Amino acid sequence: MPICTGFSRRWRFVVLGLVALAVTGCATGRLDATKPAGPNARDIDGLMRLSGWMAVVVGIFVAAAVVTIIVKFRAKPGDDPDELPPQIHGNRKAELTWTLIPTALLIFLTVVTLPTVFALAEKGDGRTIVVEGQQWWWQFSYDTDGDGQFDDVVTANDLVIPVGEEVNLELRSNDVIHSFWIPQLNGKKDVVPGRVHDWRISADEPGIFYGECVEFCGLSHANMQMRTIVLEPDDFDRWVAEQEAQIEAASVPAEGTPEAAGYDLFGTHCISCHVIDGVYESAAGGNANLASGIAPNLTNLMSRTAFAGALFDTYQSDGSLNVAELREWVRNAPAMKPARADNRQGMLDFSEVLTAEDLDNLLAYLTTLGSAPVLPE
Ligand code: HEC
Ligand SMILES: [Cu+2]
Repeated sequence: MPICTGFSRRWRFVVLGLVALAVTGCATGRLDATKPAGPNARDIDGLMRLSGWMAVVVGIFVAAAVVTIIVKFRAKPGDDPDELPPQIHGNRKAELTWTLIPTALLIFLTVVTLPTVFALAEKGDGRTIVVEGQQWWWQFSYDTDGDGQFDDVVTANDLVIPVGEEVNLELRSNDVIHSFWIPQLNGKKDVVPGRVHDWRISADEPGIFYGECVEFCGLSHANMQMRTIVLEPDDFDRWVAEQEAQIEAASVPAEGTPEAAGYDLFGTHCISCHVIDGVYESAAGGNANLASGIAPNLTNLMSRTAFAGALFDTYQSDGSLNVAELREWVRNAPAMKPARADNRQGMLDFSEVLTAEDLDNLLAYLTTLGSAPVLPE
């Protein structure tokens, strides 16, 4: 047949190849649902494997049936090409078979899946951490003194938890619908304005587990990432102590230093949005400059591994501060991560406002905020 020449077949391979590339491109290496690192993710993974293997068996069976039918009933030499084979309508045995077997398989899958669905919906019995999604970064608030108020330690991008504990997350949104997903620790959970969704996470071993917003939430949705830093209980306690110590120690830098100049610039340009506990708290609670009402709390900026929705590392691989990107961020954030400050979404562009010296001074001040991150061994 002329239609099926090498040309169109080649195109078919090109299309198939592109599809295969697109599918494998989904694996970023950082988000991996096939390597569960805690009990909740493991339960989900078990169900995925079970249904996956069932699909493989069904697929092989169907493919074998199709091949058998094609071979067995193909036209044979000597058949009259104008004569149709016997036309059959309906076959009770066949119809019952392909209705009852899938029904039985689906009932089986439902029965084994439902207990996990209900178990995952239960609150974790460990500590609670409040998670707030906003365009386009995540905030985590901790109750470290046990008074039921989540106002003790506040982080952005880095969610720090102790190993082995079923941590209960209270998911909230400050603007639109987001979805919270740390594939190695649990499945996805929607984060909806005006509602509180409980979600549990737990990890078997210390490590860093990556996550992302998985509900399209506007311009920089793809840049709304996060990290879960899982620490041994001792390290976790040390982390809490260091965070609290920084809040206690918050002070105005000594006069005449670059830090002091940066501190003043911060008071002029940044406090309309950002909080630094103990010194700049004016932006706390309801912020007319931002649709979400909040910007990252910068009290412990240096103790986090990442900034700007975990798009950038705070430290380079040799452990030194990533000054270049942090400085560029303060100068012109929307150039590094799409935002719409004119629509009260994201950080402003300060490239016309701050001089090179201003930037140096601001960086000198910002780098005094918090100690180095506590990392898993
Ligand atoms: C209009 C409000 C607004 C103003 C003013 C503002 N920022 Fe921001 N800033 C934000 C928002 C929102 C983010 C989070 C952006 C994101 O991750 O997409 C942010 C992020 C940051 C971050 C990264 C923090 C993190 O943990 O991710 C730093 C550092 C920062 N701002 C410093 C500054 C400095 C310094 C100034 C003053 C020169 C300033 N900001 C002024 C809104 C503001
Ligand atoms: Cu989102």
